[in-house]
Amino acid sequence: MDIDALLTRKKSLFEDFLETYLSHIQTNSGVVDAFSYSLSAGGKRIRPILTMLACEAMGGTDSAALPAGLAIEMIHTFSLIHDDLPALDNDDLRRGRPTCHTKFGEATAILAGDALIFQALSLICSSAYTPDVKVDLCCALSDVCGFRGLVQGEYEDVMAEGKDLDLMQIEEMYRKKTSRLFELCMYAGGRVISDDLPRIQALKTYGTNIGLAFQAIDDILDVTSSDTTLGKTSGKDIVQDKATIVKALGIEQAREWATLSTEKAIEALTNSNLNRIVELKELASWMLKRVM
Ligand code: GRG
Repeated sequence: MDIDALLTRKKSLFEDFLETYLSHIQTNSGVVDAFSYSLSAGGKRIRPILTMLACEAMGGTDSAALPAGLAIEMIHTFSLIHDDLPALDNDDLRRGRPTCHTKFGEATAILAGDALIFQALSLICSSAYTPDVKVDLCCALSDVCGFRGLVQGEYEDVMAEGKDLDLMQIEEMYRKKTSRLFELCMYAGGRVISDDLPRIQALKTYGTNIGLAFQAIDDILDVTSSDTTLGKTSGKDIVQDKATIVKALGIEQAREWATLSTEKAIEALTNSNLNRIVELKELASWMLKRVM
């Protein structure tokens, strides 16, 4: 199966799972309307797809990975809703639609993002995973999102506006704001089916490195692409004087840096005794060449 067909199939499995999840919520709430709007707005769904592939790599099935994949997509969507708020990136376009606060108001968008964090934990805790897996996933998820990950990464990103960071500082910020969530996808996909830590570690290393490359490409696309293609406002990094790898190195060298990181990701799979290695390698290359 070629990589585009694989992505389409897994994305469709995820969309069905999400739709079923949302259809079971029987609460009349503006917060639910707001988070459902943002969750259902599409996007590449790369994180749940990675979670499914990691699970298959360890010999598991898509259905075993889907609750973890949806929980991670909820965390990702929370981060986008909050990042778009006026106090942070102040954006009005996301996934080709008005941002959550533009559509529902700032207070509702803040609460919708908050709710998604807890819905993610609740989804894991109420899943059919074993108690050990639930604990491990909740521990990993909270670690990846706190001061060692997403929230700190966002803080560093905001605080670096107008400054010149060196490459190590940029890499550290990318690791926290983007790459650790990719690492979590690979960990979670593996952990739901196995506790074979050496093989899970190979998946995590792959995730860390494709996550770094993903953020570098994101920053390149911000400069080279358009609002219509990206479904979000392009060209903002220059306007806000963000400390990106493109600012530090220029587009060509930033692309080389992303390529190097992708090679490290692929290298981590060598001799790992995992399934789906060909697909994971193809996906890493696809992510490097992506245009949206
Ligand atoms: C607000 C706590 C908090 C965190 C925000 C930095 C950050 C975390 C959000 C800003 C948006 C951004 C640059 C995130 C980094 C990760 C990234 C490249 C997100 C975009 O992910 P895609 O391209 O989006 O997978 P879709 O819409 O396809 O899901």
